[in-house]
Amino acid sequence: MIATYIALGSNLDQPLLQLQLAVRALRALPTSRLVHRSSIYRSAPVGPGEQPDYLNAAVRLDTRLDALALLDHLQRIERAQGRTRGRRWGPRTLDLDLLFYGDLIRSDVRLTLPHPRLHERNFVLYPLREISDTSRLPDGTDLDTLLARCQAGVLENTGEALGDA
Ligand code: A4P
Ligand code: MG
Repeated sequence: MIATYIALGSNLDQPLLQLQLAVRALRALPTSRLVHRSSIYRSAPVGPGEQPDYLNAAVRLDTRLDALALLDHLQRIERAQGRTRGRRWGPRTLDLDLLFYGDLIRSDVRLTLPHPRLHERNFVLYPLREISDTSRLPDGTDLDTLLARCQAGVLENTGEALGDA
C-alpha cells in the first residue's frame, strides 16, 4: 500500500455536505483504505473576484491504485459532485488535490507531485499537520517551518469532524 495525502476544498453548494460526500466516495475506492481525516477549516478564498469562504480538510488514503488511476478517480468524484472547470482558482463545489503519493516525485501538467502549491497554503498545511504522523513531509520539509512562513488565510478550525454524509 502507498500512503497518499489528499486535500479537499469546497466553497459552493453546501460545502460541508460536499466534503462529507467526498469522504464517502473516497472510502469506496477500490484497493484503498481511508486511514486519517482532519477536522474542517474555514478559510478566506485565494483567487479571483468575490467568492464565498472555503471549507478545507485533508485525508490520508492508503492505496494500491497507481498515481494516475487515483487522479482519475479524484476527478471522477469531482465531476459527480457537480464540479465544472471554469476560471483558474474560481469557486467550486469540490476540489480534490493529490498532495503526496508516497515519496513519488514527478512533474508534468497531468500530475505534479508533491502538489506544487501545497507549501504556501495554510489551508492545506494545517489539516495536513493534523493527520501527518510526523512533522516532516514525505519530501523532507518541515511542516512547522512552512506554516510559520505562510500568510494568514485560515480563519478557524470549525471543530467539525469530517464524517460521512
Ligand atoms: N494536476 C497536476 N498535478 C495535480 C495534483 N497533484 N493533484 C492537474 C490534482 N491535480 C493535479 O486542476 C488542474 C489540473 O491540474 C488537472 O487537470 C490535473 O490534471 P483543477 O482542479 O482542474 O484546477 P484548479 O483546482 O482550479 O487549479 P489548481 O491550480 O489545482 O488550483 P489549486 O491550486 O488547487 O487552487 N482558496 C481557499 N481558501 N481554499 C481552497 O481550497 N483552492 C483553490 C484551487 C483556489 N483558492 C482556494 C482554494
Ligand atoms: Mg485542483
